[in-house]
Amino acid sequence: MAEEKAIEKKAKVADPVAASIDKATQEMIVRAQELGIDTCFDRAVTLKPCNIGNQGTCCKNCGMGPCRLPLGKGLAEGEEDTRKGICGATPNTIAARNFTRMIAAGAAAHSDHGRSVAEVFLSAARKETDAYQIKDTQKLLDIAPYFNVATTVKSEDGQDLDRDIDEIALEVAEVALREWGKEEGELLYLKRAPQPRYEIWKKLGVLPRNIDREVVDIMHRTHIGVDQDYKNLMKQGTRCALADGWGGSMMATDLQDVLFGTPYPLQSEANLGIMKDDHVNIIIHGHEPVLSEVIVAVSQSQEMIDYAKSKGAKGIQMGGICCTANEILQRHGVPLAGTFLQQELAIVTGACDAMVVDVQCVFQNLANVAKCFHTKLITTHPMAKMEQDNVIHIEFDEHHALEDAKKIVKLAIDNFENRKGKGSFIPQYKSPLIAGFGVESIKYHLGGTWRGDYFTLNDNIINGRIRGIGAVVGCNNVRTRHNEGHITVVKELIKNDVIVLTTGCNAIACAMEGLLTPETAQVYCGPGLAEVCEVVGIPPVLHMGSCVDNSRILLAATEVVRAGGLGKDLSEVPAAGSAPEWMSEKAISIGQYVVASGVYTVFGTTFPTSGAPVFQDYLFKGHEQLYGGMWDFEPDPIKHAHKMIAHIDKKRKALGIDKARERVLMSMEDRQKLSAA
Ligand code: SF4
Ligand code: MSK
Repeated sequence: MAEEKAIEKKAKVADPVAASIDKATQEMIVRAQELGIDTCFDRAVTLKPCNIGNQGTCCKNCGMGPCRLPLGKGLAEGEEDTRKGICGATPNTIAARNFTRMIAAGAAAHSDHGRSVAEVFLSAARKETDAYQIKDTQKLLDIAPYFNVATTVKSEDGQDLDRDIDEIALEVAEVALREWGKEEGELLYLKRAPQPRYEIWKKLGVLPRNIDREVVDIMHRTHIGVDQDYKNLMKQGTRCALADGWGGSMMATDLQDVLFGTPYPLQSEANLGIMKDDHVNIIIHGHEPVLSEVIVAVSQSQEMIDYAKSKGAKGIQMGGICCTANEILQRHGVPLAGTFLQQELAIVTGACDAMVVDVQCVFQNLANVAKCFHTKLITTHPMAKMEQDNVIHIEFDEHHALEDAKKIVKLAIDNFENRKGKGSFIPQYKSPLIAGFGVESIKYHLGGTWRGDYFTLNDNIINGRIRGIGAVVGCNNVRTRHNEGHITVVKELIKNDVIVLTTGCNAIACAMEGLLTPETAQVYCGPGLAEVCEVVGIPPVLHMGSCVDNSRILLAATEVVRAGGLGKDLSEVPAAGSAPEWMSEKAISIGQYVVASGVYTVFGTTFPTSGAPVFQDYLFKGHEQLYGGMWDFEPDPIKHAHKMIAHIDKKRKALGIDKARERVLMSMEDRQKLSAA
C-alpha cells in the first residue's frame, strides 16, 4: 500500500530531464521535489490543458456560454462546418475574437510599459525627479524628427542653431504621450517603415490611430453581437498589433535608450549559477526597467556595499529573470539568472534574499515558494499585487524612486542573515555571454568601410556568406521541454548560415547555452556565417534586448532595406521570424505585427486557432497575399528551422541572389571540374 502511494506520488511530479535541457534547471527541479515544493514543471504534469480552449474555439464572451466548439476528428473533404454557438457564432468568428483579444492584451501590456516610460521621461524632462536624467542626447536628437520636434532653430541671420536639449526632451515627451490617446491622425512612428510598407498598410486601412483606441476597439467589437466577420476582426487585430510594434513598443525602446542609455555590446554571464552564496542576492523580475535601473545603481553604491558587508555578506549580487533581466543586462551587464520557467527555481536555491517584481510573466506561485524560505518577495507596481500575506508591496513612483530603491536593497541586505542555518543550493552552471546589440551597434560592427550603415551586412547576404536573417524570440512554455525548441531552432539556423537576432526568453536561453559568444561561431555555424563572425568579432546570435525591443529588429530590417540590394520592402528581405516556445498574449501581438510588416513567422508548441481551419488558413496563406508575410506553425524544431530556411531561400531566389550562394559554397573539386569544362 505504502509502495503504491509512493508510485502514485512519483507519477505526479515532473521528470527533470524530460522537463528541461538545462542542467541547472534539472538540478533545481530535483531540489524542489526533495523539499516537497511544487513548481510549474510538476503542475504541468497534473494540470492538462483544455483541448477546446487550445483550439481557440471556446467562447465565453457572454453569460449564455461558454460555447465550446471542438473540431473533433476534423471535417471530411467538402463537409459543411455546422458548428455554432448559442448566438450562431461560427468557429471562425470565435477563434478570430479570441485571437484578436490576445492581440489586444499583448499590445496593451507592451504599450502600457511604453506609457510608463513616457511618463517617467516627462518627469525627467520637467526635472521633477533626481533619479532620472537624459543619458543619450544623440538618440534624443535622432528620434525628435519622428515626433515632428525641431532640433534646431533659425537665428535672425538665417543660421541653424541647436535648440536647448531640455526643451527638445520636454516636447518629445509631450508628443510621445499623446500617441496613446490623440483624437486625430495616425501614429507618427509608422513612417519609419519603408515607404512601400507604409503604403500597403494605408491601402488596407490598418494604420493605427492611437494606441489606446485600437485596444478598446477590439474589446468592443469582440463583445457579443458586434463583429462577426473574421477578416474584419483581423483587420482590427492588425491595426492594434501595429500600434504595439511600431508604436508602444518602439517608443518604449527609444525612450528607455534616451533615459537609460543606448545599449552597446558588453560581457556578462547567464544561469542560476550567477547567484553567490556569500553575497546578498537580489533577483529582479518582470518587464519595466524604470525601477530596476535605480535599484541597480543603488546596489552598486558604496553605501549599500558597505552596509551589506556590515551584515556579513561579501557584496551584493544582482540577477535578472525575464525581460527586466534583459533590460538591466544590456545597459549594465547585470547577469541573467534565468528564463521565465526558472523564476520559482531562483527562490528554491534558498539564496535569494529578495525577489523584486514589476509587471508581466510573474508567477503567483512565487509567493508560495517564498514562504518556504527566508526570501522577501516584493511587488512594486500598482497594477500588479498578490493576495498572499507574505508579499511586501513597495509601490514605485518616479518622484521618490531613489528612496524606493534604497528601501528595497536595504530590505534584502537585512534579510541576508535570516539565511543562516537554512542552507542554500545554487546549481553551479553559468555561461559567458555578449549582449547589447541594437540598430546602432549593428551599424558599427557590420557596417561599411567607414564603420557605418548596413552595406557590409547586405553585401554578405548578397554574396551568400550570410544566407539570411532569423529573428528568434519569445517565451518558454512548460508544455514543451524547457529551452529545447529555442536551442534546436537557433543551432539549426546558424548551422545553415542564417544569422540570428534574438530577444526575450529566447535570448536568455541562448545565453545559458553559450551561444552568445563569438567563439561559438566556429563550433556551430556554417562556413559563411562563421567567417563573417570571425572577421567582425561578433557572435552568430545577437542579443537585441527585451520583448519591447523587438522593435529594434523591425528597425534593423528597415536599415537593411535602406542600405540597398535586398529589395524595397521588408517582405523582400531574406528573413523569417520565429517563437519556438511562445506562451504569452504579447507573443501573439508581436507575431501579428511582424507578419503585417511582411515577415514569414513560425510559432512552435501550439497554435490557438487550430479549431477553426478556415480562419487559420486566412492567417497562414491569406495574410501572405495581403501583407507579404504570413503565420505558420511547426512544433518540431528542426522542421521549424527548415521552414524558415526554405522561406529565406525563396526570397533569395526572388531577389536573384540564389546563384551567388551556390558559387560561394563550391568545393575545390567542383571548381576544378568547372575550369576543366
Ligand atoms: Fe456563446 Fe455567442 Fe455567448 Fe460566445 S457570444 S458564449 S458563442 S452565445
Ligand atoms: S519575458 S513575454 S516569457 S519572452 Fe519578456 Fe519571456 Fe515571453 Fe515573458
